[in-house]
Amino acid sequence: MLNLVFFGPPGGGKGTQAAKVAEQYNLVHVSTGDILRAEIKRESELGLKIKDIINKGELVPDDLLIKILENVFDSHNEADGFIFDGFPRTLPQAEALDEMMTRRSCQLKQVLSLDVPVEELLERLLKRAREQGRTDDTEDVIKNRLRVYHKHTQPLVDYYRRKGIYSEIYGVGSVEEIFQELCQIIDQNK
Ligand code: B4P
Repeated sequence: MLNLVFFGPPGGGKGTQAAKVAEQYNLVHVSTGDILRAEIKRESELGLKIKDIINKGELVPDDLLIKILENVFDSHNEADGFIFDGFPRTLPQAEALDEMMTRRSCQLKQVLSLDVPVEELLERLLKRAREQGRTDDTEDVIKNRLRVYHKHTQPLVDYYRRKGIYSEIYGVGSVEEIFQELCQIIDQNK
């Protein structure tokens, strides 16, 4: 089973690359951002609870995310593997993912991180705001998402470095170039 985490700041290209890599290696693409946005759109109980959190650029509570992930994981028993895109974002989430893997007697193979300068992140997300109108892509909220990323998510780099499964690539360039580089790393380590 090939289980990968896509890691990096908001706007780094996780979602873009995770979709391509999932198709290439026949993996289940689990984007927690997409799952949460779908709940908001459905106006489900969960959606109503998390709407304001996402629109402020804060993180949805760990217990909710972990429950969602467990459900997705358990509903794909036959999968060749998973790409976790946007999860984990905190240490408790990373530990919960490890437990999920252990329970299923599998392991996380690689954590692939996209490193992109802040100016480029801002530019990409403001462009997406103009094109897609995502409510958390305003300049103030993007800046908060970046602060939240540095405080809560970036510390996971050390967590995964210590496990020896962390790789970082420079995420500026064409989508295709970055995709090819990611595939090379995946093929070398799978
Ligand atoms: P996400 O949906 O994960 O949002 P994101 O970090 O902005 O990444 P996304 O995948 O959408 O963007 P990408 O970098 O691919 O999360 C949204 C919110 O949900 C979070 O702020 C949080 O509130 C909540 N949430 C999600 N997961 C959570 C968790 N685990 N715990 C708690 N809360 C959670 O791409 C950005 C843009 O760049 C796109 O427009 C794309 O077209 C463009 N782009 C990509 N690659 C490019 C390239 N090479 N060159 C130029 N542009 C590029």
